Amino acid sequence: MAFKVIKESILKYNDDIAENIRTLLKEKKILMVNIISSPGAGKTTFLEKVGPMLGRKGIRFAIITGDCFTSRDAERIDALGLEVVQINTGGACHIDAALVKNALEEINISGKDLIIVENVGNLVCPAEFDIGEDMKIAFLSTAEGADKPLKYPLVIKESKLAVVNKVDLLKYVDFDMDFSEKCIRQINPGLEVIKISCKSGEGIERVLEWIKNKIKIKKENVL
Ligand SMILES: Nc1nc2c(ncn2[C@@H]2O[C@H](COP(=O)(O)OP(=O)(O)O)[C@@H](O)[C@H]2O)c(=O)[nH]1
Ligand SMILES: [Mg+2]
Repeated sequence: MAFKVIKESILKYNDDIAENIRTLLKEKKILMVNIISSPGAGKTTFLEKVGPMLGRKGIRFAIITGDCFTSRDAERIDALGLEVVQINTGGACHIDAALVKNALEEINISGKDLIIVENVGNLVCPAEFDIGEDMKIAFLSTAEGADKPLKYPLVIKESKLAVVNKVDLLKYVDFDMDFSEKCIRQINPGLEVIKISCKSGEGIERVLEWIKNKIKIKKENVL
């Protein structure tokens, strides 16, 4: 019997929505960054640190936090008086474009310069899903081992910036920074690496400048 084979990529539906988001954000000249890390690397702590700094610099932004079940991250951001929408994936290990579209509908995006997405803690699946962002940021930490860029190459390949957090712990953990950078460069030779500590504040200003520069480029319609 004749039968049909449907060959459409499972990601096509997602990619169509992501493209719609990208078009909307291009029109409005809003930069969107997608922060991807393993659980506990310090994404929310970074947002707690950087959010008030962005506000003081006059940058208008909102945060979307992704988590399987809880609203703990959004509660932490909200406690600082920052605008935040929580996505609960109901157990799924990544955020997809449809969820981001729904979250954006909860934000008054007119007049915003920046949307920061904290993806679900996972170095594998989030890297595969386009959510309409301008760029992914690979957010690593010294507590998780220097070889992770090699083990999770897609997120490194897909990112425009690698942040290595928790440098304050370098004296306590076996983390070879040179080797880690070598692994990063092996996967993505030109990738910029910024080392930070959300605890001491070291390096945070550099990430902020990086984001500010990308906002400027977006406003000039280059991205
Ligand atoms: N020592 C140290 N701890 C950190 C740093 N950044 C985050 N943490 C801690 O790491 C843990 C996980 O942080 P969290 O922001 O919840 O990670 P997330 O799961 O990536 O959002 C918390 O106990 C933070 O206090 C840092 O730079 N240095
Ligand atoms: Mg978090």
